[in-house]
Amino acid sequence: MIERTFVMIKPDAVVRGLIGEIISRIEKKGLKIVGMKMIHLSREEAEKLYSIHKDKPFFNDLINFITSAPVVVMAVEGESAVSVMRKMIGPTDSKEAPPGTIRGDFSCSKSMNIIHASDSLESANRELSIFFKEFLKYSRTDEKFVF
Ligand code: 3AN
Repeated sequence: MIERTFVMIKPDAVVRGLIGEIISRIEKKGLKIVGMKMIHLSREEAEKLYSIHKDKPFFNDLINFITSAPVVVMAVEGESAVSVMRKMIGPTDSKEAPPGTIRGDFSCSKSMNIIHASDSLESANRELSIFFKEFLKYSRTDEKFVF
């Protein structure tokens, strides 16, 4: 099934100059970027995005981190896009993330772990609605190999 998921390149990746590397991996995988912007999250937006973690001990550190520098938010479309993106980013704790995954290749941290991608279609819809009102429509030249 063609799905749309929410992806965010986090401040640690932005300040380390990894935006292009990460976007390149998403493009090369065959996923289609149908929305993208670079923004500096307000505390309110960050708290809304991470509302499910509001009672966790790391919540305040998470909000401080995610508002510390700009992020790149994306809407990413493709066959099974939610699970494909989750596999590409690897597990939350980058130390456990296998080489070849984005977290596995670029981070050793659990909190500063480079990238976020929605963990379910339900989360994707909720998270996308915070940042995008509509999505771009176009065809990739390689769609016949992917979709
Ligand atoms: P994921 O991003 O892999 O879906 P979540 O949704 O459990 O992971 O956590 C959201 C974010 O909260 C993580 N990306 C990470 O930055 C931070 N986080 C999660 N668990 C911890 C933890 N135990 N200690 C510090 N930060 C954490």
